[in-house]
Amino acid sequence: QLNHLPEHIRAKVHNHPCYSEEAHHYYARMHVAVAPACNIQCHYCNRKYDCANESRPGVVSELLTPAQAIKKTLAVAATIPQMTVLGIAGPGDPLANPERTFATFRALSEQAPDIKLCVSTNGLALPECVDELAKHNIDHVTITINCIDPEIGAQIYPWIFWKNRRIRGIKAAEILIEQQQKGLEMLTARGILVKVNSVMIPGINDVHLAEVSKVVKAKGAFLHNVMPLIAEAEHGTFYGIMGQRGPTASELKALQDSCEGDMNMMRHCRQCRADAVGLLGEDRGSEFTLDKIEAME
Ligand code: CLF
Ligand code: SF4
Repeated sequence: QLNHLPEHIRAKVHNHPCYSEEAHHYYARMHVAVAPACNIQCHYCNRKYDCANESRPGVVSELLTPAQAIKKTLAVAATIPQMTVLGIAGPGDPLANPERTFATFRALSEQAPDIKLCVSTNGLALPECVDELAKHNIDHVTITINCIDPEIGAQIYPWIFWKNRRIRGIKAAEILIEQQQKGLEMLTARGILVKVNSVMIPGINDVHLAEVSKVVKAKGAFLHNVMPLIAEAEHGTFYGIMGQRGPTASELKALQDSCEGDMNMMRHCRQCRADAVGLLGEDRGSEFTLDKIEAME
């Protein structure tokens, strides 16, 4: 999968379990849930649960302070030597919690410089954070981009919180899309690797995502991860309550296949929890809860 990539990209992804399909058999990642707030609303999200852009909807992660997150990361790194990547992916949007997110990254880049740092965001606050991301040597950023058309966006995002105001409808989607695209261009211009996640929502953005894939590739995103909408009525999301269905496995595969000619597609995503620990698909988070970490000292 990676052989056709330039050497400098291969060097950065060969031990990142999400960015390299081969690596996910051997290398582990962990997430620390330090970021509670969010600056937008997605119709597939219920704030009681983890951010559904990157993490598994319908699960609640243990919120950590940056100091607790650092302690946990160092404890996991000492126990699981294959742990190469530390990601912040929720439970809200990491860049809507810049103090908590960057305090964690800053301390880890000093105390554990071998661990790769990874972050996932809805993109609204991304352009203003690019300098700070580059400063901490963060080479892997995921942006969730579900559309590039504001009319479609208005059916996915009821509102955003922008410059101290709540903005709704097409205007909100326009601003979010503009920020995402600008952030993507700024990151790739600095050589930071960008993966784009998209949530496939049948009847809303499914056909449109092939176009999204082409546009983000043209702007330098290097991997596209189309994830299925998970909408259960009991999760209490707008889509869940409205009976919006997720795609079938064959619909998802057909879309991934149709994007594949133009773009590297990720097909091994496990829609991890915001506090996941271990190899993808093998969650050892319960071995490293806060009480256990504190007991290890
Ligand atoms: Fe975490 Fe995401 Fe970084 Fe990976 S997960 S912040 S890029 S280290 Fe990976 Fe999990 Fe899928 Fe995410 S399998 S949900 S793509
Ligand atoms: Fe929820 Fe994540 Fe969307 Fe924020 S960005 S509303 S936390 S799914």
